[in-house]
Amino acid sequence: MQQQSVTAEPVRDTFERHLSSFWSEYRKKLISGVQSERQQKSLILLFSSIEYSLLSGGKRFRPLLALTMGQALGVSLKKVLPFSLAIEMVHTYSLIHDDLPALDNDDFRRGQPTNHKKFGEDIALLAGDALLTESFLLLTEAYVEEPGLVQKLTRVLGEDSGLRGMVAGQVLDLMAKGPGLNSEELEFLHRLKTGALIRACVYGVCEMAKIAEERQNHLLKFAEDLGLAFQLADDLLDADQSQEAHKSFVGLLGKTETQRQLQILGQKSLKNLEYAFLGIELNKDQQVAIQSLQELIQFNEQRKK
Ligand code: GRG
Repeated sequence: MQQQSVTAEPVRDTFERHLSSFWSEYRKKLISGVQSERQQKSLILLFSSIEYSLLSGGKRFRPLLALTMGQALGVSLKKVLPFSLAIEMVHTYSLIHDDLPALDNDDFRRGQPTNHKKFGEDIALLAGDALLTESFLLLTEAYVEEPGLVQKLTRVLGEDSGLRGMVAGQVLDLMAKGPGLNSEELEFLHRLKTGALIRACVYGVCEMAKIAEERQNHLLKFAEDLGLAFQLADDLLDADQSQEAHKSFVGLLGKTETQRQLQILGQKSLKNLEYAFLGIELNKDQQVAIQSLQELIQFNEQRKK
């Protein structure tokens, strides 16, 4: 990640360690439960496909956002880690499925062959399914001692990843074949497709921190504008290669206006972040985390991938 924030690197390292230890435990547990060596091999293939995408880097924007927001709100990394992992699992599923021939039919992601190019469409499809379902199971297992929190987190993740969030956005994108999307429609589509999961990162952590409604509303606005800004930045990065200009902000507004809108969204996010912490006494860790959140906004505006 360029323009590294003061806390992002240690937080990212903690996330990567948690992710790989969680996943290797999981793999061991599930595979050892299968007696037949032949069938074990089949499961190993599925795990390899999952790990190919889940452990292959990426910016980890969503877990970093959740973990840093947790720090800013005084929720421990340990508590937020399983939730941030569940979010990254959902994100990974969405990328695997999005690349499939039935959707975007992409051959490369993160500079490597896409999951289905490496493992075949059948395994890639199942890897995505497994990641999605396991993400919910993970929440029920990790927060088992707090049933109220399990209910809230599963609702947030379900709402923002499914028919009321990312999947709805994906179908609006899929069906927007010809010209004709106006800027409101385009914004609505992307607030769902890309923005909803980014909003979930913040929403889930707000539920853990049990903050006042007004502060939560500011943080949700912060997240919603950051989510849309994330898509605008993506459109600017893809501007020269995209064959789908009618579905992109750059195609509709042009590069300069998209750049301007990106700055405006950044300013709005910063303001809402400021309002959410106004008049609150903060310790050093929280101050550093807020600075990191501000830098996350900048990182998105200046990112190169
Ligand atoms: C298949 C249900 C379903 C949904 C797919 C999110 C999505 C919906 C498709 C991805 C298409 C895309 C490129 C959207 C633009 C913004 C975006 C989500 C980019 C990918 O996320 P990054 O940049 O990826 O965080 P990394 O590789 O860093 O993890």
